[in-house]
Amino acid sequence: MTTYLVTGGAGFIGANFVKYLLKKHREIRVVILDDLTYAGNLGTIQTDLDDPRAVFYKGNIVDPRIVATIFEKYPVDYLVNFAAESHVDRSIENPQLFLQTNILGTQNLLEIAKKSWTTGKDDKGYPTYRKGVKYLQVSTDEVYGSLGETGFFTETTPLDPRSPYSASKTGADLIVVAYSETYKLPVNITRCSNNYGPYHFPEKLIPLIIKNILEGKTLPVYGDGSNVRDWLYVEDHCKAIDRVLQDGRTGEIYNVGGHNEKTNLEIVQLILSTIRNLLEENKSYRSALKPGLLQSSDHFDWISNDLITFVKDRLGHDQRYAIDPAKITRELGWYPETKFEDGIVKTIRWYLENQHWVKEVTSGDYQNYYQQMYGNR
Ligand code: NAD
Ligand code: TDX
Repeated sequence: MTTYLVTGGAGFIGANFVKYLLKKHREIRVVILDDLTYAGNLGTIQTDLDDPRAVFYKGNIVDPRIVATIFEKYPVDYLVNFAAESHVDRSIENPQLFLQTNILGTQNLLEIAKKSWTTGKDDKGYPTYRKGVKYLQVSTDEVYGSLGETGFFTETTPLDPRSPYSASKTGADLIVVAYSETYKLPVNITRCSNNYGPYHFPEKLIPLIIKNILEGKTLPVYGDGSNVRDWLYVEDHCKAIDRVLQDGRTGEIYNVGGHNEKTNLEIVQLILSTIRNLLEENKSYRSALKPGLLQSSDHFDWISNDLITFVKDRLGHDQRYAIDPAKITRELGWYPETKFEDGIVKTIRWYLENQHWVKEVTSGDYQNYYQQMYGNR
């Protein structure tokens, strides 16, 4: 029986990973640690927690007591750290919280994993560890900075973070490397591109645009919409992490990317046309529209590019990200299976069918956040 400790398991990618693990493996235990910040929601993993193989702890990754308690109670084999403050715009408003959670939280997890997994010392004084254990840090392509029109990030691209968020993720990566070098802790780091899919919190581009369309609101595009992101379907990312846990070479970094570059404007236009088609084709989806938007004519001409509004650019906005995933493909046989054209339709259908989830996760502070970020648009 393998025991996974998944931190941040009530957030977007962490929850998808928990679902993936429970579906993929039989003989496992999944311990989830999450502080349920604005981005974490127990409703997202409610059905997973009905599974006797899963257990949930509410707590902060910065707190040594809760992490130690879990390690005392369970024979953790794999620690996968998704827990983080993850939104670049929020990091511009409140950088310190990002340093606390993302850097100090990571160090706290590493330290307790090291202590709990240590079995002795080798003749040079390095700790030795229980067989088969591993710490995996979920990092991001943003640690590499921003690209011009050409080129890709590889694992050897120099680190060049530019936002408080990416600086904090880079700090976390460096402390992971330090534990690997100094204490020989078995670790991996994965650096992935922008994920999309179910349970994505509607502060990020794709779910925010879907939500705004369904409410008949304008669609805020930063700057001129020419910034490029490399989109990866979240389940493909989960598969990559599981592959790295099983067979990744200890101490190695793996880039995970979708080979799917799009400008933000292309993304917004594609969401507009897809939602419009789905609403025209399928009457049952129309209940996802805000009451009052449904015209008796059944026409959805108002779902058009006219909803797009170009707004003030993000400070220090990275122009382009693009991952070269050749290493993980070559060594572990992973590749992004989901074509973007399929993944985006699957994602939009999911949002049309799961408006109760959107309402639940945006019932708290979301309205204040939206007002502060975007004003009365
Ligand atoms: P998310 O914001 O949706 O979820 C983060 C989760 O961590 C939430 O459940 C939150 O409650 C929890 N959390 C936050 N602070 C915590 C703390 N101090 N202690 C315990 N739990 C805490 O984020 P996500 O999009 O799922 O991202 C997961 C990880 O993947 C992050 O480390 C992020 O940097 C990385 N990443 C995300 C993307 C992406 O496109 N979303 C891309 C590359 C890397
Ligand atoms: O309202 C918006 N309008 C807009 O034009 C929002 C929210 C975003 N954007 C732009 C900014 C980016 O160029 O869309 C692009 C994507 O923005 P986000 O969804 O905020 O993602 P990004 O900043 O690229 O960061 C994401 O990918 C890397 C995740 O949030 C990070 O956690 C991850 O590390």
